[in-house]
Amino acid sequence: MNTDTRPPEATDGFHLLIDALKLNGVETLFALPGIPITDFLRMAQAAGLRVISFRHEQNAGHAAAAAGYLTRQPGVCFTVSAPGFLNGLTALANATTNCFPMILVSGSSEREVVDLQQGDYEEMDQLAIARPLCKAAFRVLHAEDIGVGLARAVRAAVSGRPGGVYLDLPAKVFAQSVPADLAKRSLIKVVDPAPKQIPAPEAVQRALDLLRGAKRPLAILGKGAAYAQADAEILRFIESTGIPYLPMSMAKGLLPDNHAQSASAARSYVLAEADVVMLVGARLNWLLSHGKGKTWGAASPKAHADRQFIQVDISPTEADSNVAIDAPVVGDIGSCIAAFNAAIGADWTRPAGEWTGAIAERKDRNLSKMAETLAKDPSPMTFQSALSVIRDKIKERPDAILVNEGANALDFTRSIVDMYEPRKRLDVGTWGVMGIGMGFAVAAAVTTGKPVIAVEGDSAFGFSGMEVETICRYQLPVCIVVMNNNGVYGGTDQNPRGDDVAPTVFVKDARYELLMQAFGGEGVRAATKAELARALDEAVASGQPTLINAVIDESAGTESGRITSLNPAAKKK
Ligand code: ADP
Ligand code: TZD
Ligand code: MG
Repeated sequence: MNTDTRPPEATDGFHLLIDALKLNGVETLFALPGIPITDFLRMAQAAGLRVISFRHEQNAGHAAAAAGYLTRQPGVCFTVSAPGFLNGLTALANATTNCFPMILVSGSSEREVVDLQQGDYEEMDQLAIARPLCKAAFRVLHAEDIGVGLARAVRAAVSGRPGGVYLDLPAKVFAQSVPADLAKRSLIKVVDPAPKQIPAPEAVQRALDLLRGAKRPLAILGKGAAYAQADAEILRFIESTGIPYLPMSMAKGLLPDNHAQSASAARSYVLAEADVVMLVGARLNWLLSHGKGKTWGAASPKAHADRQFIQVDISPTEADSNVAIDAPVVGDIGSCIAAFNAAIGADWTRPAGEWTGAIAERKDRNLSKMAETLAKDPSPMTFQSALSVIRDKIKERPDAILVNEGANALDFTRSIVDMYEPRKRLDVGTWGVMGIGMGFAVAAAVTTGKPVIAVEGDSAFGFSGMEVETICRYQLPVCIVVMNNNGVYGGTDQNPRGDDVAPTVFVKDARYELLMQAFGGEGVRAATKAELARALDEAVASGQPTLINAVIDESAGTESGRITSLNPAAKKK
């Protein structure tokens, strides 16, 4: 079909946008069609862009965010106005919260109608609604401004602390005709969109002095460090200083989890005992108990512990957000860690054996305890026994990407499944949001071509489960493992009224594997470790879309997984 209706001496908004995207290196669009996006997507495909079309905008948005995290280029998502826009907004806000660069582009109604609230088809003041939920929001009112609009969106998404950007394009702009010479000059190829930010030498020195004086130093690597793609500098820093480190969830694999200096298996010990903690691309938010309280060895939940912090971060306002930061180092992680590496002389003293030995002792103890649990082969499976199979598979295929969401399904996977390569673990992130699963899995497969294993709580999977059709349609090498324990945290809750089931309980023994079969993919039910291992081997070897319904003991989980402490009812008990 010929979709090009432009006179030879002019172009239009549709094509200007395509040209602007291509000029800035965008190769893939994550989208869901509808006026005026349908035509745009057809033209984009005709112009050579890859279009991945989803069943719900939230999943398209999550895919764009994950693509942004994996590539350091903004992932781009297209939605229609009002309801489509709102469906995409959760992903935009989540991307911003997690510091992932993405651009949400939505078609919208004309301002004249919206501002007078005259009731257009899918009318909504989208720009105003998006603004507080993202890093930046722009609207283009003339097609000749599309180049500037996209350039601003790209810069806002990837420079400094990355985040989500909203770009509002009223339907009219797509169809506007622009003289060809004006159009050409209106495009901008963004030069150096995420410029290096070199840290001040004094800041690096202050931090190093603190680190040098430490008796029990600890580094904490966050997903900002993984995002920075400064893997070699970080490895060199950790190994040449000898400092024990803890990876935050998505920083697992930045250094291999079986690294001798990893303190993951002694996490509570090192957090409580370290005297100087160096945060590298990790915020002191709830995931690190805000830097205070009992986790950090203080006497009571609100008390400040006796400890000093170094924080390496690109955001100049992140330091002191929870507790005092003694040595903030502001800059991009690649430049900062390179500066540390350059300043560390041959006279560097590695941490005392008293500290590293105490960590090693606890690690050994905890790891052998874990090995015992993992070796068990109960029927039905527990989270641990099922995950021992996934653990072995990732060890064998460290290039595979692990997507992970749920409560118990998340927490057990994080602690059991070791990662060996950077940016191979994608999960619920800073918000602990459910619903990232299939969007992240699609993005991981599309942007890397590697096998994807998505370990999903049965509840978590439900948030984006319809995208199994998308996975089959694009024939993506995604293997979904539904950890089926019959509900949210499990399937054993009782309703005291005795009529409906309890709010956390799902249909027992649901056949999730049939969902994948419905679209031509492989669907397998696995009730034992051997069955799970066989199905997973086949899925990864074949690269066929697969869903494994892993039957887990419905009483094996705990309420809220490992965040029970945040639960007011549990606190009261
Ligand atoms: P985690 O959840 O893994 O602890 P967070 O999302 O809390 O990680 O923190 C990531 C931090 O990394 C943010 O404060 C962000 O500003 C920072 N960051 C992101 N990219 C870079 C970069 N390239 N250089 C330096 N800091 C970065
Ligand atoms: N809605 C959204 C968008 N995010 C959330 N985090 C929640 C609701 C609350 N929630 C959790 O924090 S975990 C979870 C919900 C609904 C699901 C847990 O059940 P699961 O995992 O089956 O996915 P387990 O393995 O049964 O614990
Ligand atoms: Mg469950």
